[in-house]
Amino acid sequence: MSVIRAFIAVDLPADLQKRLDQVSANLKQSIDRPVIRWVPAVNMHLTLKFLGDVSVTNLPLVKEAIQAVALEHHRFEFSVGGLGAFPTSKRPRVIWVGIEAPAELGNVQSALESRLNRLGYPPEERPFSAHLTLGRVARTADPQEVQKISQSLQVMKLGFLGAVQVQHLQLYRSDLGSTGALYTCLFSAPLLENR
Ligand code: 2AM
Repeated sequence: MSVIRAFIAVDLPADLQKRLDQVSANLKQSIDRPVIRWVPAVNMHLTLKFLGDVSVTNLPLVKEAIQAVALEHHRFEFSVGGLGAFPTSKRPRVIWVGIEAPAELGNVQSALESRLNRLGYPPEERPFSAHLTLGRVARTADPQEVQKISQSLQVMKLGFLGAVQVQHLQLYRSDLGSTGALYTCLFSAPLLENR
């Protein structure tokens, strides 16, 4: 049975991706730790649901679920800014830029969770925390390196970077290679237009 690795996301406009890339470049200079794997600008997006392995025969049902959610929700806007880390800035593993969004984002995300759960894709155990990943700290990083990254993150301030108009939900295929991940959009469902 053929399977692909897939996730559902919101695209970011190219100018915002460029600004995020600039933030990464600044961080790279001040952190300067080879233990961070930085996300290239073209791969930056807002993940709504990571599906993991999806059987190719299930793809039509997954697309239908995304389409159904898109037909039940209106377009909205979110703003991007602020820097943080998961699980905490003191113990950074994922370095991110924050998102401020209206309730519609959480509504879309939980509608996707519930429809996909019915198709056999279990919901996340952790509550949804919208973010844009800039980089991931390698598991091999030693505690001193992690501490230096943490200190740099805590002194850095990042203001408002831009706003994103969310008009579509996208299904992406992810192919992991030795040079990084390649994301290919398989399906795009337009959200309802605002009156
Ligand atoms: P993140 O960058 O927002 O943390 C594709 O791999 C996308 O799916 C990533 O951008 C990642 O989101 C998200 N994702 C969520 N859970 C994941 C997991 N267990 N493994 C890989 N990616 C995951």
